[in-house]
Amino acid sequence: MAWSKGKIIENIESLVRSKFTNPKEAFDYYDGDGDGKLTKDDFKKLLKEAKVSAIIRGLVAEFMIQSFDEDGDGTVSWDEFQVAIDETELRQIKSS
Ligand SMILES: [Ca+2]
Ligand SMILES: [Ca+2]
Repeated sequence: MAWSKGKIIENIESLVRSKFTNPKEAFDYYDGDGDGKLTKDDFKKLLKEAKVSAIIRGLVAEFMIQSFDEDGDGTVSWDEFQVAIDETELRQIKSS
C-alpha cells in the first residue's frame, strides 16, 4: 500500500474532524508543552493517531515541518499551521 500525500492529509483531516471541534483545539492538544509550537515529535504523535504507518511517520513529520515552517525555526507555530490548513478541507470548520 502506498502512502500518498493526499492519503495522509485525508487521514489527518478525518482525525481532526472526529476528535476535535476545530483545528485550533487540535493544535493545542498536540502542542503538549503549550509553547505555541509543534515540534517533530508533536507531529509524530498526530500522525500516529491519524493511523499513518510507523515506518514513514518520522519522514512525514520531517516533511510537514519543512513544508509548513515559514520562519525556519524548526517548529510549526499556530500561524504557520493555519496556512497549512487553508490548503485542506479543514478550512471549512476553522471558524466553527
Ligand atoms: Ca510545543
Ligand atoms: Ca516556524
